[in-house]
Amino acid sequence: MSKSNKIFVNQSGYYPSDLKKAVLNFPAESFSVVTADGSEIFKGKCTRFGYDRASGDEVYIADFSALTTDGEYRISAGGEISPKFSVGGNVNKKLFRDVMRAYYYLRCGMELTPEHAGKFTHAACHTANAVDWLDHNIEKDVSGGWHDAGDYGRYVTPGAVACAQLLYAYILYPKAAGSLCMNIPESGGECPYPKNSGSHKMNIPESGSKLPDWLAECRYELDWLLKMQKPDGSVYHKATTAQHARFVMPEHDREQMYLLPVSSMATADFAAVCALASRVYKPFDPDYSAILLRAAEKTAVWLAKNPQFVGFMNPEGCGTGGYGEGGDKDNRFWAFAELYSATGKREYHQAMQSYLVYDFSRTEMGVGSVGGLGALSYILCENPDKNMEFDGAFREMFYSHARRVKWLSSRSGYSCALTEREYNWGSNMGLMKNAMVCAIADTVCKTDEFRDTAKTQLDVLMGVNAVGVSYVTGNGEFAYSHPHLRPAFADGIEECIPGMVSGGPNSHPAEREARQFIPEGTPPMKCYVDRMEFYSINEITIYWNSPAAFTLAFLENDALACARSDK
Ligand code: 9MR
Ligand code: ZN
Repeated sequence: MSKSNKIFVNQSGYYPSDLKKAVLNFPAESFSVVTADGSEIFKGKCTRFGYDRASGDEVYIADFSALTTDGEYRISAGGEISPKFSVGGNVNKKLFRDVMRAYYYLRCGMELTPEHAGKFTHAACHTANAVDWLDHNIEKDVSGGWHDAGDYGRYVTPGAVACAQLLYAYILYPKAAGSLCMNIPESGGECPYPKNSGSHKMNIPESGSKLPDWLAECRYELDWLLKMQKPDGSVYHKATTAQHARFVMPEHDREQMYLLPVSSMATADFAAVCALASRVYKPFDPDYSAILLRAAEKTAVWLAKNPQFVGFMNPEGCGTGGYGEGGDKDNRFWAFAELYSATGKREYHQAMQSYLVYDFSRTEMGVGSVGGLGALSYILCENPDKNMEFDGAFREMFYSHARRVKWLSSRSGYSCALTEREYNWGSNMGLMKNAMVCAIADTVCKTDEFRDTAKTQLDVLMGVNAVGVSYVTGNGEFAYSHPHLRPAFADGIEECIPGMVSGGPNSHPAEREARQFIPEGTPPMKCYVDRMEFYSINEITIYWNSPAAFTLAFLENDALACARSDK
């Protein structure tokens, strides 16, 4: 099937009860849904949406929500045919498994074996000691954790945020996250699916242990984060070589690894995720939980003693990711919210409240802006003396943010809540963060108002977009397959490592050469090209996968709950 780019569908699929809207960028009166053998199973009229700003197209909608029969289909209209898609309760199993399993493929410091990695194996990488950038006499083992992205750096703020998003997903959506079997080395837990029944299994090395696979994978990052703490409680900003590696396999990147100076953002984010994890891991491994909490509280002492902002800029000679931030109030707010939640201590509660006088978003929760993680932490906190006014206010903020997302989505021909200005580097993170806000609002406000909006944002990621691309490797008939990801290029394997979320369309590409493919003035949603060399368009990162994993956990949790109550 060649790609015609006229009719756009979620190439992964639709749950039976989903809203199901294909988007057409040409006028058509009617459409039909056809099965693999070409027989028509459903017919409907197209409606005109009108001009869609982000794509620059006049679009038409083919609504087939009434089709609830399981199957594999295509939409046919005006002589055009869509990519294939499925309807059914299991449509997202592979996607969910792959998006979470991507973290296993990004593991640093251990061999990826054929047993778990299939053909995408590599030897243990980056195992040599790292040297403190400021004091070369200090040498330390900081092996482990996930490679951040297409590069081999390991940065504390993105690592803490991605890991925390996954841990919050585990807390909020335990049916889905808690039971996902990944077959990683540490795997375990009772899987609700029949053994070896299909591709949703994670097959990571931990599969088989008493820790749910989801948490085993997160622990791989947490163990690394713990190594990034200095004896005084502060935390190095990142562990990277001086410059990004060439496009070689990770084990062939033998440059000296450095520990770059402490930042207060890294330190606060570290405290937050360690305190959070100490709660999550307690029932499974009290000793590990105690280690995490001790590390978090040691950091709290440093934070209290050092109230001034310690930002980060690459020192001369270092050219890896900067991840600088303009302030650390949101990071500290999140840290003390989690510390209070984990310990119930008044001093942490007061410290948390002291940051509420500052003006940062209480619902943003990506790298660079984590106030929303603090608010979510407070909502989830079970301490009897928590301030119910704050709690209520935070829930209300998620609710009103979700209402705005829903409204923005209703104004888009593609039901995409991103505004035209938001198609920047990593726009798919914005897309999926909007879905996360919807998921959180419904979950913490006990409403059912935003689930469909969360799903339609996933639809955009999976093909309901003006370029007809599925932005997750290995998933969908027209999935992108040339990520800016070193091993994906250097392994020489034609097939791409699955489950990686692309940064997505960027109307201000950093690479001049990208203008050959994306002329100036291209509508934002079309500012995309599947080429490995364009890092500002087609890179992957651990914190672009995590909001997608979170959203899928939300949707799958629902689907699993329904499937069970049907029985
Ligand atoms: O996403 C980041 C983008 O907003 C910055 O402009 C860019 C340049 O510093 O860095 C991006 O983040 C990259 C990081 O520096 C290194 N790892 C991969 C990240 C995604 O491209
Ligand atoms: Zn590595």
